Amino acid sequence: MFSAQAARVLRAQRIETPSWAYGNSGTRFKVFPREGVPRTPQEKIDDAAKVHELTGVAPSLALHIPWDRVPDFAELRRYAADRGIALGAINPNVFQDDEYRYGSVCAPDPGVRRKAIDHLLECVEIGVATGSKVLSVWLADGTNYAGQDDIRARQDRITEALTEVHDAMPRDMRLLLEYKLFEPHFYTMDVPDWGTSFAQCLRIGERAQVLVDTGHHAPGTNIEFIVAVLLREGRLGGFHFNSRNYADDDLMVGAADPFQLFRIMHEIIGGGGLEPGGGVELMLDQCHNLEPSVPAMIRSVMNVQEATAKALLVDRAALASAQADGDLLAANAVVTDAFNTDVRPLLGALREEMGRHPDPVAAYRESGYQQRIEAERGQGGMSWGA
Ligand code: AOS
Ligand code: ZN
Ligand code: ZN
Ligand code: ZN
Repeated sequence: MFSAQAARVLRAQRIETPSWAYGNSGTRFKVFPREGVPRTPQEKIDDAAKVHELTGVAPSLALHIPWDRVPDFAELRRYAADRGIALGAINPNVFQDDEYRYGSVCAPDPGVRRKAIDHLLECVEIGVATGSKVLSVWLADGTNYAGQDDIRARQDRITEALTEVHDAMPRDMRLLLEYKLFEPHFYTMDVPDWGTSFAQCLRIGERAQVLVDTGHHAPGTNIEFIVAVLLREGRLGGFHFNSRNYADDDLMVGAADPFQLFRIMHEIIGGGGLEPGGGVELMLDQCHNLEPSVPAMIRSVMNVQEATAKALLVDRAALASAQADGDLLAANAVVTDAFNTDVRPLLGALREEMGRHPDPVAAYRESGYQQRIEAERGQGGMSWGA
């Protein structure tokens, strides 16, 4: 049985799905188009609504601009609200245009920087129209060769640009700055790691926080340590969850290393990140290159939920006493016992209490939704990057 407190946290949990994950994606070698992929932002909302209907914990959809650009964002917000979906983080795109060859807000050319900042400011306005509270910034900026540009000057350009954007945001909006070790650049990325993002956030303003994408680290990086430190500093804004085996693989979260996901959730909970107003956004950032998106998203949401449930089962009193006694084996056992608990029956019961099918994957299969969207939409759906 979950404690009343654990059940409350699980009922209140919110996991945001990304609009781009409902579209076609692939590698630079091939995009295999799938049947039934959304043709419009509205159809992405329909799919997100299905994921929420079946899981009960995925009530918002992150947007990407310009891929999800519509003439009237207030209208899109109403379309989503009618289907029980809120529009979540706005993800600007400052990597796709030809002008960004040498960077966006870091570009040596002030005209290019202005274009990038203007796009970010436009995304703030879109966020106001959609009711979004998060501007989620990922900069593809970087260099490929030593000496290509001045590392420190580029840092100054980030601070200048993002301070302008930060100061233009309404008081209840936050700017989350994502970091990534490498790709698309292979000598420097301008925001390669949490330290750089954190240092930038300190200069940019109090509503600037770090976004941790679980696929953006060097192999072997202890991500939960980063989580613990950022939470302690009040600068953990949220996550882009996904799995990786090698680099930025963007596989389903919890697929490659469920123990790591559990350890991350353990640190989030320990640091108060899931308390009301904890402010840690749990967002997915995935690409479904082979598998159908809607059931993959359902599975991913459930994987986050299972890791959370296990982390909530950690007997924190027993853990604290083992730690105080210096009994590291007992302390470690408290944590691993929780991880090794099968929480699926407990979560099934909780879903039934929430008026939902205990098994969302089976419910999806029974719903006939996949057959319906394949018949209706065919193969002409939107792609990542379009
Ligand atoms: C890129 O590697 C980052 O993970 C971005 O967060 C994201 O994939 C992109 O912004 C998609 O919109
Ligand atoms: Zn990401
Ligand atoms: Zn990424
Ligand atoms: Zn990724």
